[in-house]
Amino acid sequence: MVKRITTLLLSAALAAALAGCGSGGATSGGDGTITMGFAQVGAESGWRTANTKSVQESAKAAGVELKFSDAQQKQENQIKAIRSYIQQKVDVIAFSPVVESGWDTVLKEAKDARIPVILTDRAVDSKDTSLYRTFLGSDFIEEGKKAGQWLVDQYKDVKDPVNIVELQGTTGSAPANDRKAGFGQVIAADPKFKIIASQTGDFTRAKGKEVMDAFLKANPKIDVLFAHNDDMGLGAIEAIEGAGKVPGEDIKIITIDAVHDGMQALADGKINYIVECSPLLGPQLMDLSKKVVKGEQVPARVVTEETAFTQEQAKQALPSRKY
Ligand code: GYE
Repeated sequence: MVKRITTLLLSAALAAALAGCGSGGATSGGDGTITMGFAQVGAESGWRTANTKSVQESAKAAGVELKFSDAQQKQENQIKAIRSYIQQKVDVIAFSPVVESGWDTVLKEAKDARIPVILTDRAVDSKDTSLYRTFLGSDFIEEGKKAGQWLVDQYKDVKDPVNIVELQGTTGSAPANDRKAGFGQVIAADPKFKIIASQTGDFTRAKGKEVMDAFLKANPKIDVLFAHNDDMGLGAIEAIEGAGKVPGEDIKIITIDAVHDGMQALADGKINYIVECSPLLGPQLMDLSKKVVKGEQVPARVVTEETAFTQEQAKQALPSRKY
């Protein structure tokens, strides 16, 4: 009888221990090491490269075991990666959703497996916010507004129409949607601002150049280019120079990110204004992950702090720029 009770108690203890594991610790060693599955968007831009480096370096520094995948800008690849992290029973999943919609099913699977999810950099449009614990990243609407505000200030004494072309980021992505919206809201204050062409350049240099080539052929008078990231702006600069025009002079250029090559072009006078978007999300991501795995409360939204640069400010900031 005594033996039977001991066995029962032991199995109860085992069951309790297993249940404990299920609530976020399946692969945790006794030393508290956590395993993170990170589903990255791709390697489309200088921003993304810096972001990947930040995540990898800070995982190492924080003692987080990182399983990393690159989705090559395809949602289906990200969904596959997340499913494989669920199967591997990682402690936490972090990802930067390439587009905003279509995540509910896979996020529900993670929730059912009791694996916490952290959104980093880009948002999802899921109505059910219990599908993820927190969202760490920039305020993209604010970035678009800053870009628009610079334009409004710069052209305040101009009466003539201002013809703007826009290179949008990846179609359906949070930064493309929000930067467009924020910029549009601010320039709507004055009807002289006209967006005469707007198309995606998928956040890459190559597409930025290709689309700008087409814009230049179709539109004899372009005053301003608003590119949703530096890389597309840099591709567009090649197209503008190829067409015999002077970037930064004949066509004023505003971009977003402030990665090294963008800042160099700004300092060189080829770009006129850059709104900063910081890719250095790694340290905060590791911090939030540890808290979430421990079951601690975290804020639902963590917004990155950032600034903006004129040509003069870029010259000063360049030497100490980390990315
Ligand atoms: O601006 C762009 C990158 O999601 C904020 O993605 C990020 C954007 C960034 O490809 O360069």
